[in-house]
Amino acid sequence: MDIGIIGLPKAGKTTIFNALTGQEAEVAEYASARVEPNVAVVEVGDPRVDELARRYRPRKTVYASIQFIDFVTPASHESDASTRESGGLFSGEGITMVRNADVLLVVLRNFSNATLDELFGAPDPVRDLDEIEGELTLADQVIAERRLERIRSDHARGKKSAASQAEERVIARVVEELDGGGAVRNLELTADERSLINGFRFLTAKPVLLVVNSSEESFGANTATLEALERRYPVIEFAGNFEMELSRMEPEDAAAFMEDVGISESARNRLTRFAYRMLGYISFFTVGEDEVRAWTLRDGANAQEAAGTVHTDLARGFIRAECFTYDDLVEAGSEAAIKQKGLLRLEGKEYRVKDGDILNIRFNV
Ligand SMILES: Nc1nc2c(ncn2[C@@H]2O[C@H](COP(=O)(O)OP(=O)(O)OP(=O)(O)O)[C@@H](O)[C@H]2O)c(=O)[nH]1
Ligand SMILES: [Mg+2]
Repeated sequence: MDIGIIGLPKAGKTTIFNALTGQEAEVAEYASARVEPNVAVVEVGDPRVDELARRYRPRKTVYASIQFIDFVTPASHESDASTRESGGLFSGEGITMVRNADVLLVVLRNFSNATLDELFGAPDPVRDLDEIEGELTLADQVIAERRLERIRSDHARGKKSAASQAEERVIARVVEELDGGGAVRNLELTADERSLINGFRFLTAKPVLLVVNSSEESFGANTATLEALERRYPVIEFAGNFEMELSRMEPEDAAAFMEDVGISESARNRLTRFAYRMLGYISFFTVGEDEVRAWTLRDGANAQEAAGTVHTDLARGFIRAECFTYDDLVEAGSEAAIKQKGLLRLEGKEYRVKDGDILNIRFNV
């Protein structure tokens, strides 16, 4: 899963990125000249993987992972008409990678700072979310409108096919939705229609999670703000600066500080669980002497799609999946006991994989 961290300039994106990844990317009050995003991959801690590794003693243990990408937002957008012309805040060079992210993590500033308050006004996460949404819509409008113009000029020149007409219809719906202030994710599309627009990687088609980046003093006391935002997207609150400091401490020291402020768990763990739950992701496992490994899957995906996340060959040559559950394994004690109790199942392509399933995929290519 690739999570793109976006937000208005100086919202604390890099601070949150550091808190989540334990990195030490530069955090600055002044505009930075960098355009390349910060990127880090973190493991998704899972006690089930630890337990499986204890039982199978594999040569290699691999946790699921999340890649975080921290983008630099250009600061000159409002005064710069040409930036807006070409698609606004989310069209710059450093931001193209946002389009490849699976999820947008929008950081909203909820801390005061004399310099930032003077530049951008007092903190107001709801106002900032409105602005971000406007910018995401604008970036998509530019792409969709250009495409529609292109198709229509082709049609006018006699370059017309069933495929181009189907694309025209769906892009016209996208444009209409965006013009009305909506988002591509709100459109009800068939699988075919979706595959026609997937390649554009519309920003407003991506799921959004909000991070309210609160000052340490106000953390835990922002109920009204959080409720207002929660009506629009799932929200999690962080005390960014504080959590960044925590991520740099030895675990024992961090634990003592967290207890003081009433934070029960690291930012990374909280965000990971939040993201899986809100986005409807599950984990399945593959086990053996060679490797114990956790894989991330969209809830509702079938056994063939699960096979495809392991390797495209496994999906292509899929025969069946041998399947048992993590809980049954722990309860029964061993794979032999699983078989004896009749808890080993043979499942076909269409089997809906569940969180905690252990799969052994039989395939033939
Ligand atoms: N008090 C307080 N200050 C913060 C917090 N998070 C960030 N800051 C400060 O805000 C400024 C900007 O933080 P960054 O994390 O660099 O913000 P950014 O969104 O990555 O900024 P750009 O990438 O330049 O757009 C720095 O001076 C930070 O120290 C926070 O939770 N509390
Ligand atoms: Mg930054």
